[in-house]
Amino acid sequence: PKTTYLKDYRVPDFLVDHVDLRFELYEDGARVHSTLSMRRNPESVDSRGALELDGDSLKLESVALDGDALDTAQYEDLGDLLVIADVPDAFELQVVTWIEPHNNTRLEGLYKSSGMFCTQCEAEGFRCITFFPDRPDVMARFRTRIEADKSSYPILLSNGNDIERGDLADGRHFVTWEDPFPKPCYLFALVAGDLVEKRDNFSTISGRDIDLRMYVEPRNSEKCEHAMDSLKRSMRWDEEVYGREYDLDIFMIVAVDDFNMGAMENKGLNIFNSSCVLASQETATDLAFQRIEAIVAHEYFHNWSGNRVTCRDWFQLSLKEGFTVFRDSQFSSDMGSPTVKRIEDVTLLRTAQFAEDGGPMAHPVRPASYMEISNFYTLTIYEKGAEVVRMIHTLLGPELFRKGSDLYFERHDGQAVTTDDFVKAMEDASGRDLSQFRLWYEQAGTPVLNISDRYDEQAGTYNLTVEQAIPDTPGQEDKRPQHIPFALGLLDGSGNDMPLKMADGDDDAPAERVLELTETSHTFEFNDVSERPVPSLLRQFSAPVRVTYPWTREQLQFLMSHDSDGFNRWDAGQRLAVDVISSLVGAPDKAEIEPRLVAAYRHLMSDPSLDQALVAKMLQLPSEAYLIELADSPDVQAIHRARERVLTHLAISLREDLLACYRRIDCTGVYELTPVAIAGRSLRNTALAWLLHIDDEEGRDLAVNQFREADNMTDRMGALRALVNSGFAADRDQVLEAFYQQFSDDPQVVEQWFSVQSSSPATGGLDQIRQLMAHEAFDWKNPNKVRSVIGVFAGQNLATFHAADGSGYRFLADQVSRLDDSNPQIAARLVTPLTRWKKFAPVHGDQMKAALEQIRDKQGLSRDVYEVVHKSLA
Ligand code: B3K
Ligand code: ZN
Repeated sequence: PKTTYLKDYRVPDFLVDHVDLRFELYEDGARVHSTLSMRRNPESVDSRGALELDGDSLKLESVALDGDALDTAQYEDLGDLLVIADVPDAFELQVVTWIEPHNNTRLEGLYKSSGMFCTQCEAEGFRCITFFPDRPDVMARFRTRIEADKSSYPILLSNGNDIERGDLADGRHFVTWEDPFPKPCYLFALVAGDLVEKRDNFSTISGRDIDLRMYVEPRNSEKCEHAMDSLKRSMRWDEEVYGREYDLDIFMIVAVDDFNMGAMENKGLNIFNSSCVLASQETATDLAFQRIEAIVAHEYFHNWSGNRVTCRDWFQLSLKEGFTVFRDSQFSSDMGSPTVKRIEDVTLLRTAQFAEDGGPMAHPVRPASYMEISNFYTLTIYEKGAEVVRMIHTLLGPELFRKGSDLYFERHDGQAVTTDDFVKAMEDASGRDLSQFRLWYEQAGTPVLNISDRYDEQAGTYNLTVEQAIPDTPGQEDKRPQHIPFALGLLDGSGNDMPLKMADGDDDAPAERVLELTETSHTFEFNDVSERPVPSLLRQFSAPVRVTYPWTREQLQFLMSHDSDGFNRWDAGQRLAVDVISSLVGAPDKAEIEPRLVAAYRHLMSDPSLDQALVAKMLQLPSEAYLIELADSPDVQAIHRARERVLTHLAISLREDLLACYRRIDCTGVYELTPVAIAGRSLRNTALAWLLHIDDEEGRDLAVNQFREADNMTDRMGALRALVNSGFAADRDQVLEAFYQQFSDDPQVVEQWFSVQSSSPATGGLDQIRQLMAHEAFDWKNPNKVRSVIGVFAGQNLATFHAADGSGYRFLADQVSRLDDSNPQIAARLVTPLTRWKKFAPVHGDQMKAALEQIRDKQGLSRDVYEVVHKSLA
């Protein structure tokens, strides 16, 4: 496969002003008539070149230029390219293609999902529908006519406004849609199906009335309310916080079961994976409710950050994704608990993005090259990209940041631009120089801050030295120091913030400062420091970096209960737990377990005056995945045992506290999605999980009872999960069976039922995974099922996946190879855990490498899997 480079970017040779599409949809295929109004781009360097249109898996039926049919000598159909050598400066091109949506298992372009037609065009799916200059800097106005059988497909949708509809012969009908906003073809969408419509409306800040519509399969009609409410909250929030008003008269959301990712922001017609939009108290957990709110918001926010202002090329993907993730995280933070939201974002970043950034697929937020763009919808582009925008927000402050975003939207409305244009708008609006800051977009790798300090009692000074180092990553060595906002506070002996007086001529002595690191080494001096402080470093996780500082366990325990920054209170707890668990890895069974940890957790559990949402987070032990990420040459089994030992020890020591905590929290009231109510359920379920970890009979009874009585999925799932991970085999089998019987006809719930089993090392290892794959509800063609069994197994059931005999790796390699034939995008995602092989001790690493080689040697590998496997083995 060939590599595409950013440095090779050229403006398009041809522009498309208007696209007229007519879809004839049938059971055995679809005919697509496309009429493109095109002209040569005056900015192109090649003023006489041939016209080249992208295509993929298309059957070309006819081509006509300005109304004249072309014969096969006048064009060349190369499969992935349609070339017409001789075209005038401006012309109309008519192309008819035949495609087979019902055989489309890649789920790119036009395909069928439970009987309905739907599309996914980002990044390069539009070329699977018709020949087109499939690149985001070609923006056109679209008109789309859809024709289909009226009884099977009463609902016909596309972008924009429906301007005409009517009946046709043979029981068929049509609807025509027109989108007034020029857009890149990746934002095109079409849906045809037998769907129920849920309506609502929204009145915009300027008083325009927007029609809100959700389309779902009839059995899901009671699961739309939460998404609809989330949509309205998002629309209001974007007006209030960013001054962005919705632009079309209709906004539509469609739920489909077979979808490669979470959702897609097609103009005016967002398409969602069912699991990321449908919810009811009975079937969705708190986590799912929150995820849905966030994804609905994310897709909606794209209407400005992505659609009105889009990407010049796919190297700029983070322009829309990083910014939009930042926006949706601000939104979630405003809707719930800001500290909890920050903890969740940082957990994902540190566990998964840091791992990516330290592995063979590491790439900058603005990559310089790719083979398959689908492989670059990564945690780096999304999550690190959002952190980069967040740092700009921190450096500029909220007012100047808003000025910058206003300028960005105003300056680039209707354009396809670059991350550099975004930074430039921020600079121009604020007067700040962000030239060094731009390195965050260019350099891959997670910076490491090594911090040391010195207190001089006599002089009353405290010196903090911060050294930054950015590790080498594939193709990038000897990096330059980056511009890093570093928030900190200093705590005195009673846990209060000390005034931060610095010799910078500034008389101000705030309780917290954001220092700016720009050099490899910086020493900051604080004056009038009356006692040796305990530093609270990188508050709010002000930059996506690793921090090392020689904290004592005593200091961590102190920060856990006193830091005025909630995030850092949590972080201190994580560091303490990581330190305790890591010190037990490979240690003899009778090695003592740090009593401070028990004391700290007891305090958290028994003091109801503490912020319960934060407490619920603080009681979650660092995950195995995070412990592995932090370790050098990790021995997974040893880490697993050490973590289990700590969990057992905590559960035994805190048994009475756990029972008291469980009983103290009243969950009998009406189900609510407030941070306090969510925290209550989370705490109770953590208490339950810990009790069942030691096979406590009383805990078992509580769990079985909770499972039976629960009026919501969070509590039902909490009980199920606790029982599945316990040694009570009979109860486990019984509840699993009962659960399946109750929900077997609900795919979203069955996915959770799969996950709870495939993530558990307690239920029988690889055999159990194979059994799940043989289950009647498993479906190779459905990405959610594949992810919930195979993806969850390899990503969360780490003790089984990393079995010493390598069976987990070989198993994954087999599944990837099989899936690659039908859905390369999903197959390439599943490879991820194996790509980290170099990090592991040879007991794991050698066999992981062998599994990658096994995939590499398969015939006819897709470009997606090829890229991941070859880069990982390089
Ligand atoms: N923009 C889409 C992702 C498309 C992925 C294509 N392989 C969803 C989102 O980020 O909002
Ligand atoms: Zn997005």
